[in-house]
Amino acid sequence: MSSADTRRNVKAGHRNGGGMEKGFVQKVHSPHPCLNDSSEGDIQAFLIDEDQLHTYDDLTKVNPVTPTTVLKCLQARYRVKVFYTHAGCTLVALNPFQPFPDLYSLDVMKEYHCAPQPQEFKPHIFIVAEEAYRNVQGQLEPVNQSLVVSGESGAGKTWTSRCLMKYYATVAASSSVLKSQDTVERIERRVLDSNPIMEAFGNACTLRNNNSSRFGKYIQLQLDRCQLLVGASVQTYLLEKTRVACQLANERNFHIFYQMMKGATDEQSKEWKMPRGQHFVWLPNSEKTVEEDCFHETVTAMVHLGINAESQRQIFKILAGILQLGNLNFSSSTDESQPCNLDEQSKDFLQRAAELLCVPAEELQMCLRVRTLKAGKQSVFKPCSQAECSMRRDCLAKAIYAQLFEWLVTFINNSICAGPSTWCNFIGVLDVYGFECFQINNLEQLCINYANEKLQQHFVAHYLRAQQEEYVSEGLKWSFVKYQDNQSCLDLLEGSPVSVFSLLNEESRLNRASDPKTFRVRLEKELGDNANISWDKFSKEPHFTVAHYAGKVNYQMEGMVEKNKDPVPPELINLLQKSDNPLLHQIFTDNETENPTTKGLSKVTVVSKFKNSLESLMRILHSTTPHYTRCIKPNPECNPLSFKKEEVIMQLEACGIVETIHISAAGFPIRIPFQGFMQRYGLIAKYSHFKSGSHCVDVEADGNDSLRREVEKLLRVVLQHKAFEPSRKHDSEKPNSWVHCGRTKVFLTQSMLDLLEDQRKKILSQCAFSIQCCWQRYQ
Ligand code: AD9
Ligand code: MG
Repeated sequence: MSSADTRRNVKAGHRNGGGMEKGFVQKVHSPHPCLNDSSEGDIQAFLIDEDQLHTYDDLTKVNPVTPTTVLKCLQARYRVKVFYTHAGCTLVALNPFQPFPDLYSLDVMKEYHCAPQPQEFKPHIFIVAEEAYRNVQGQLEPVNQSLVVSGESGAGKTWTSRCLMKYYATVAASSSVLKSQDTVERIERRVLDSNPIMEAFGNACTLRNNNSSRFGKYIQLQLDRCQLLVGASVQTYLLEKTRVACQLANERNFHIFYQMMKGATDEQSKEWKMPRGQHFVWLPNSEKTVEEDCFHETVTAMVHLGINAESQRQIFKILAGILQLGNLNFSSSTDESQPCNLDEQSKDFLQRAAELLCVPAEELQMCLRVRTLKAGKQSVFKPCSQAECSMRRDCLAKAIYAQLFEWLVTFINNSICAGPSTWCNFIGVLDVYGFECFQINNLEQLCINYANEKLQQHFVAHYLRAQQEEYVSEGLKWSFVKYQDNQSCLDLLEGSPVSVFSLLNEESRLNRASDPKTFRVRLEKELGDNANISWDKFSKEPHFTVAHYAGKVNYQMEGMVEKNKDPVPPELINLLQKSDNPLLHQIFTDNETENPTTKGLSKVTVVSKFKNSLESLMRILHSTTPHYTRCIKPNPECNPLSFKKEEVIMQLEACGIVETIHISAAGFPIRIPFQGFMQRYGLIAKYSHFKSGSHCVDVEADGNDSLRREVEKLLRVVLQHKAFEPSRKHDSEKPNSWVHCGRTKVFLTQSMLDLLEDQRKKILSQCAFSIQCCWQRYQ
């Protein structure tokens, strides 16, 4: 038996339930019946009791795989509290929105880890974890692994990533750890402690998730020769820093601010100038309690990672300083040649902000209200408008926060990363934002959706490789398969010489305020021929629509170029470099030449930076063996155990499960072992007028070779029959290309299956008619 076969048998054959062998198919006519309860077409195709749907551990065994059948299966499983289901090389994880501690206990971890064949157990995230862990050793040489966790906001990516990290921190820890109840310690403890810190600073309560990650993360868990966890390193992507200064209605700022507000001792409140009851504009919805408002946990994690008390003090003072900035109100001066005014209250907040950020108050005020233009060696001062002042205030806060976040990530890495000679392999866990499509989408969504296109491309390439392996092991030629990839969309976004990103960058480099209308005209002129981009000509707002693999998204162009430039006025940088807060001084002085933020008006745009970091991520992913987990959010309200079909089907489509189906449909989506095939269709050869060789098909024929010969004979009969029908228009419709015999099974297209079913039905009705005639004669 080939290795591919073994793997598939292990993956599919031995799992509980899901009697695929019974599952022959009938033609499904309805176009997209997924949400139509009355449409039973697809479900009849199962030819099994609908009550048994929950037993399908692998969706690839559902025959045929369609959005409806997949949906029905997942729903049936969710109903009986089964949250994990395999979908070929992917694991689908439904979010229960309710804790099930028994499902993730130390005992369960041990069970999966110690099992000779964990794949024989019920689908679980621990199967994926264990498979990756065992794969690291490789058959010939060690292979690094990547666990790609995707899904929409609130689907459970971060939860799953934490679960994976906990698994490795437990099973890959020293053996004594597995025995004790106190699961993790030392480096394992520190690796896990990086989570609460990064979540405190990088997560926020949004409309879709109380603990929404506002950055992407790839964490590499480093293993030594004995497969023990000896360290980790984290790479982060695109922190949503705008949130510091601007929160949507009913959303909140990053958790850390609320944690400070709620968790501060009296002394700290005083030091941070955050008296209880003080209103901060940048702390909306602070009355809402979320689980993550846990200051103590963050501080404990900081201590474990080695952030000493003094550094903590500096961090929290910087954060408190940011909050004070948010309460600054500028009002226009009556005299345009004069800077904007600050009311009395704002002056107090400015004074406090300056004290907390350890910069001179006068200078802070000046930098926020007056622009300095260099004319040769001379400096010219120009008062800013009210809007410009607010923009500079926001810019200052965002720059400080983003730099602080980067500093933290670097600190964490220094604390948890093992020395180069200590580790030899890694398992990477990728937790990135899923595909986003809101009412209003801008540069952030464009970057996020671009990342998803990249990941989808990677997934398709990998999935096809897996399919290819099966075809090869069954002796089929891979060249049969045609599929549609998403390269054209990626070309549109990032291709050369002209793409959305290249034009956006050009626009951002122009030394003038950008005009979204001109930009839009330019896009249309340069990229109008690309089928993946379109415009609503009658829309007042300049925008463009991209047809992503997961659906169409409208991107608003107002403000896009500015966001891409992401400029930080140099006066502000200079000011922060003078700060007496050593940390603030450091983060704006270190690597000044390399760091784009501290370079002031940076030439490195947001999309360029993001594209580069994503390219390096893709290089890493390509060098590893990937494992995919697709998290699904079963209802938008985050209610426990509630399954809304409309929600789920949209995500199945967006996260590519349906795309996977399309790929498989491009090849031979139906695979039936010889024995089962003969049992169902053997009667065609027996009763057809077109005979080919033997008149009788021996269903019980022994051994694969003789079975294969029987199958081939039968197929000749069916195809011969078809050949007598009127000719077809296209070459691709030649029935000969509809079917292939592998070594152990028949590979069929849907058309071939329809043909077989048609002939079978005809024969059955002829038999029924003959029996009826005989019966009448007899009577
Ligand atoms: V976002 O893109 O960062 O906004 P995520 O990361 O996909 O999103 P998250 O992991 O934060 O979602 O999960 C949302 C919530 O669902 C968690 O806070 C948990 O309360 C809940 N959750 C997720 N998975 C599970 C689970 N397997 N069991 C129980 C879960 N609860
Ligand atoms: Mg998350």
